[in-house]
Amino acid sequence: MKKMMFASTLILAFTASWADAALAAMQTATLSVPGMYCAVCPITVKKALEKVPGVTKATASLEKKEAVVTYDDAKTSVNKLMDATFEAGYPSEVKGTKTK
Ligand SMILES: [Cu+2]
Repeated sequence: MKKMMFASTLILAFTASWADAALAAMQTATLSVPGMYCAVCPITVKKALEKVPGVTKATASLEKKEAVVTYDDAKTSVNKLMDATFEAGYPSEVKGTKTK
């Protein structure tokens, strides 16, 4: 019985990842991060964003006080990106998103 449950879990996981891949759309979000004030801040923000599963690329600019994030919208969302910067100590707001 346990074996069967394990097998069906595997099938479910496989099906879910296949569906994600089929529906995945890469998005780019621009976040306003007003709390960055020195050269280390954008590095911290970038690292926090890159740790979010589904994020493929993140850049952060101290001059613009902005972060630009490329992510798979089947795996993450702008809310999760904002949570990640918040948890790193930098509350952020979405300026805009765009589908690649
Ligand atoms: Cu700093």
